[in-house]
Amino acid sequence: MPMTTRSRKIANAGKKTIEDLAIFGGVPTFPVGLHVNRPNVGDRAAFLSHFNEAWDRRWFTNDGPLVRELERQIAAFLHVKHCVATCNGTAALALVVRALNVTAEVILPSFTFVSTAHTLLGSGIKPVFCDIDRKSWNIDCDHCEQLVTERTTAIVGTHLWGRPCDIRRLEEIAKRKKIHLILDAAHAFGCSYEGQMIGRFGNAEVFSFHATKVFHTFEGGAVTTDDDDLAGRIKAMRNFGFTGFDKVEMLGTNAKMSEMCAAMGLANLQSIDHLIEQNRLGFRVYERDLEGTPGLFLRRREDEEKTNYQYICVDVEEKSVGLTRDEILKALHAERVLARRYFYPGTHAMEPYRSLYPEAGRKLPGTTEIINRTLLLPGGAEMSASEIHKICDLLRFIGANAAEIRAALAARNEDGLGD
Ligand code: T4K
Repeated sequence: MPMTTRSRKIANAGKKTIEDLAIFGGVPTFPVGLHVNRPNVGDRAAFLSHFNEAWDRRWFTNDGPLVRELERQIAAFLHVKHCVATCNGTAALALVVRALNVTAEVILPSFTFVSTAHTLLGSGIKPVFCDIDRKSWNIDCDHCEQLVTERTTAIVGTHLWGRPCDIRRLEEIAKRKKIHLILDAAHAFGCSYEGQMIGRFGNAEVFSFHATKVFHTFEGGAVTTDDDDLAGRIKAMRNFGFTGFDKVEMLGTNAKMSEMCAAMGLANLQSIDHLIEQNRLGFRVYERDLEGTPGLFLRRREDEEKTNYQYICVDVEEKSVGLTRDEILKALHAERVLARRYFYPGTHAMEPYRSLYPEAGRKLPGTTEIINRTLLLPGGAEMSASEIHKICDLLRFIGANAAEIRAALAARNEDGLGD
């Protein structure tokens, strides 16, 4: 099944003995590295045509016509009243935090990208790390509720790998405790919850349009909300607080999206259905190929909801595979399959959080367990079916020879990646 016109030669079709593995001196399966999240691209001509418009009109940033058009199209796609485009997702969250006057303490999962905690701490707010639910891998609502104190002003939930949080429960907690709910939808563009597009829940949702996301603008992001007043403030804050010529009405910053980024966004949005369909085809190949492989469980999607199939996330159960996630990762890297262990070791275990809150990990047993089992495999619309077959063949080969591989690694005194 050719899913892409791009061809990449497969250097070594099969492995017969463990000596054929690149980690033990064999020829790597791929001649060049296969990245997780190689950027999706829409139509090059559409991008250039939009960019040429900006070039001709000499209007490159500051709420330009391409940014406005992109915001309009995204709001329509997500069925939300307002989309305010920004220079990245981190800036988008910082604007929401400021516009909602979030202070003191905020609850967030540790199992997410470090940018969320950085944004909070950088705004003088204490990040309070919440555990994840072992089934969904999203914020554990019971634990979240226990963490609410009189100092808590908001919850930031992440729709990890595009799987929505338990939004109803989080909304209910936020309402009862009179705190804000902000949702990090960086992974969830094109996903739905109870039949409605992600983007209109909580006080606001925040997207990242980084190059590695299913929909991207090179670098970029957005705040989406149905709240007119909040959207107005965020729009002003994104542009230094200006509400008119010579009129600054609040503390602002520079978080604007450029016209070049918006041109890429318009081109990619035009292709979004195709890109998600390519992702879906790739996901199905992984699903079929990994079916029944002991100890390797592809994280599935709720079939009744829309999803973007962007992340190929595998849960590695060591006792069934006979190897740790890190041992497998090491073997894959040698084959030039550049899998990742996002978001290892968890935000709470990264600096400055590890030093500031050394006890935090004790309250995060689910996070600690899952973070050592997660393996993100190369995915995205650019992957071909034959590349995916090769990766899955490799994984099955590694699994079938786990005991021998472990013994050979031990003989070399290597047990995974080490840190
Ligand atoms: N919330 C969540 C849940 C997020 O995941 C993120 C960002 C944010 C908030 C914040 O949004 P932004 O402020 O970033 O808009 C990457 C991205 O930089 C980051 O945007 C993303 N999450 C995070 C999950 O991944 P790294 O350090 O892993 O990037 P890097 O350079 O290792 O690239 C990732 C993979 O993509 C590699 O396999 C290489 C490949 N790649 C990357 C780029 C940039 C390409 O093939 N081509 C490229 O152009 O952080």
